[in-house]
Amino acid sequence: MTAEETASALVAEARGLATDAVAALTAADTVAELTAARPDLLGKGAPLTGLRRRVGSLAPEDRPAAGRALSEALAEVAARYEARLDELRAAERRRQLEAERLDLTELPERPPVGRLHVISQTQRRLEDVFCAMGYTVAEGPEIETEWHNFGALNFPPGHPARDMYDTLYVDHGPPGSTLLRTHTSPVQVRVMQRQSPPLYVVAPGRCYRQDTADATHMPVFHQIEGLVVDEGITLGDLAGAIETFTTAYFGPGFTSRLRPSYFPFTEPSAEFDVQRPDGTWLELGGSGMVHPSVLEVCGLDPERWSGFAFGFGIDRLAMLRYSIDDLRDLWTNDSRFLEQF
Ligand code: YSA
Repeated sequence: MTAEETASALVAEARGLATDAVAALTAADTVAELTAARPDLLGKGAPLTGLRRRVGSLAPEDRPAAGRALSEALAEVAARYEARLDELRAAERRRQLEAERLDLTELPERPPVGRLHVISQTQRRLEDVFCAMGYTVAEGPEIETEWHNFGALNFPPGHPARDMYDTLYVDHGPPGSTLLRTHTSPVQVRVMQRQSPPLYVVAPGRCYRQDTADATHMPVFHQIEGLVVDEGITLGDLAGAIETFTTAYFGPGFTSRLRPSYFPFTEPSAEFDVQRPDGTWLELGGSGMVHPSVLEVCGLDPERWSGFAFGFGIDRLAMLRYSIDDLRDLWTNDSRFLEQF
C-alpha cells in the first residue's frame, strides 16, 4: 500500500477488475470452461477478492464506502457468473435434447411381421375344410413302431409294398422295430385302437423317407390322412367325400376321380386325381375302403363296421395351389420367397 492510495483509486481498480472478470466469464463457451475459471474470478486468490486486503490501509473514513463498493463489484461478478452458468447449462441441455430427439414425423418403415410358413398355412386350411365337413383332427407320433407303420396296415415283413417306402429306422429297441413314420397312415391304427366308431378324423403331420431331395421330393414332407369308420360306409361315400373336399378346397371349377390302385391296407384301393378348370388331371393321393383285416387288428368287427381312408401330400398340394416349381424352395427359408405366401 502506497501512501498515495486513495479510496477512489481502489474503487476504480475494483471496477476495472470487475469489468475484466465479466468479460472473461462471458467469453466462456461451456459450463466446464466457466467453472474452471471460477477460482480466478471469484476465488480467494482472484485479483478482485485480493483488493479486500487493501481496504484496511485506507483512511478510516474512506473504508466503509470503499468496502461497500468492493462488495458490490464482487456481488456483480458473482451474479453475472451465476447467470452465465444458467445460460450455458440451458444451452447444453438444449443441445443434448436436440441430439436425442425422436423425430416422430418420420417413422421408420414398419418392422417386418412374421407369418406362418406356407406349409402351415396349407395344413390349417385343410383342417378348416375337413372340420367344416364334420371331421376332427387327430395326431400321432413321428417316431413310430414298425407295427403301427407297417404290420397293422397289412404289410407283412418282406412284403414288396414296403419297398415303396424308403424307411429311416431309429436305433431303439430290437433292430427294425422303431422308425420315422413313412406316412400318416399309422395314425389310422392309433385312432381305431383308442376310439370307438363312428370315426370321422383327419391326421396331418410330418413324414420321413430316405428320398433324395428334388423338385417334388423331400426326405421330410407332410401328409394328411383321412379316416371314416361307421356303419354302412361304401365306396360311394369315399368318392363323395373326395369330391366335396375337392370343391371346398380348390373351388367350383375343380372335380375329382378315383382310379384303381393297390395299397395293402385298403380293399378296393384307388388313387384319386383332381381335374383343374383347364381340363388337366393331377394325381393327389391314395385312398380305399379300410381292409377288413386292418379293422380286425384294431379291435373293430368288420361285420358291423366299414370305412374308407385317404391320404395325400400337403407339400405337393401347396405346390399346386401356389404354383411353386420346386419343393426345395420351401426349405431354404429365404424370406423373399416365403413372404409371397
Ligand atoms: C393310401 C391309401 C389310404 O387309404 C390312405 C393313405 C394312403 C397314402 C399312403 N399312405 C401313401 O403314403 N402313399 S404314397 O406313398 O403314394 O404317398 C402319398 C403322397 O405323399 C404322395 O402322393 C406325395 O404327394 C406325398 N409324398 C410321398 N413322398 C414324398 C411326398 N411328398 C414330398 N416328398 C416326398 N418324398
